[in-house]
Amino acid sequence: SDRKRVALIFGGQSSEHGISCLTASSVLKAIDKDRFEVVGVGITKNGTWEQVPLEVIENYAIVDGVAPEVEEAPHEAVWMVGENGCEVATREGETLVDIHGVDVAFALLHGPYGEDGTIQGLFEMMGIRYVGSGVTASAIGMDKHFMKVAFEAAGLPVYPYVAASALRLEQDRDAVLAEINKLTYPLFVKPARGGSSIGISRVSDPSELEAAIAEAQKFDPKIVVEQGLVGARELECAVLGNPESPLGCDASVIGEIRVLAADGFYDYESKYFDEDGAALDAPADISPELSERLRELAKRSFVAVDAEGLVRSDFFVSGDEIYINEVNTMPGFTQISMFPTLWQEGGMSYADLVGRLIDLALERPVGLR
Ligand code: G1L
Repeated sequence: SDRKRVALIFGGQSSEHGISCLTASSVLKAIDKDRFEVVGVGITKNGTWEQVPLEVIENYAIVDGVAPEVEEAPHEAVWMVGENGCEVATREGETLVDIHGVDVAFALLHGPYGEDGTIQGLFEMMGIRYVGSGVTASAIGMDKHFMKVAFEAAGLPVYPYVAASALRLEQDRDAVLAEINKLTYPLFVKPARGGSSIGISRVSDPSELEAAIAEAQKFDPKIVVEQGLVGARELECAVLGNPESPLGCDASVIGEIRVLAADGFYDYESKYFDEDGAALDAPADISPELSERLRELAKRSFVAVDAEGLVRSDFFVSGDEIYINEVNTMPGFTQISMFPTLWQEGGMSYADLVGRLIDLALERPVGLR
């Protein structure tokens, strides 16, 4: 048949392994099987790549609070020397999963080794087309510090912050603390690189600062400290397409995250496991003028980080003040996540969205662009 082959890659060595499996299940069920032939590629928590039967992926679910996981194959890998002298791993005479030859890769991976540009670099080197952003945007999108630098360079409104590497925190701690204390409390102390909200503390008093830095550094030696915008609403916009594509580039309706936790931010649990629609307003109850301004800023943020395919842009808004918080080049992507929900509000189904993302990847040239 002339169906295009799609490698659906998921799992991985991150704290969001289970979310990735669940997302792969959602995407697989939505892929048009008349147009695409899917190869399921799971990455175990140990980092081995396994071909996973589609029925297994379709059945991924949270059972008794336990998230799904890519199973390690029960066989020992046997290493052999191949014809060209390279070592080749085999399993009972079978070569391990190889994605050479697929038409497009759709990688649902989070955090270091996946969302930070590394797997995108692998695809580039293999000459495989892939869904979503390239190496640069994926890496920038993973680092809250460099993301802000890119926004500032593009003239986007960024609220005051301080970024500090582990080395500076160690060698120049007093200067860093002095810089942080020029910000107005409350502050949010965050690991600089890390997709989810783990390791983030809200700090309302300088006496809590050291503990918050230590907590963030459990997840990343590099941290960012952001000034909190008191009373701000958290508004989000989904951007889909490519600025230079004939398929165009569009910004969605605006959504609002209603803060659930008592300490004033949307935590890891509520973000992914209790996402029941109660915390998410789409479309947000805002003026058409504000909506237009946010959609414009969202498209500029897409360009600022050199994104491709899709981003979710997150803003803080208080009165007339608008600030960009971050862009997510790999946003939550189950049926009930903000990104798909915003497009559904605009009349595009989840299945249409998945098809559109694959089409955007297929029309893009391989190599420098
Ligand atoms: F490939 C896309 F479309 F760019 C893409 C990749 C990954 C979209 C969304 C995601 N999201 C995720 O992988 C995750 C947030 C579910 C982490 Cl596992």
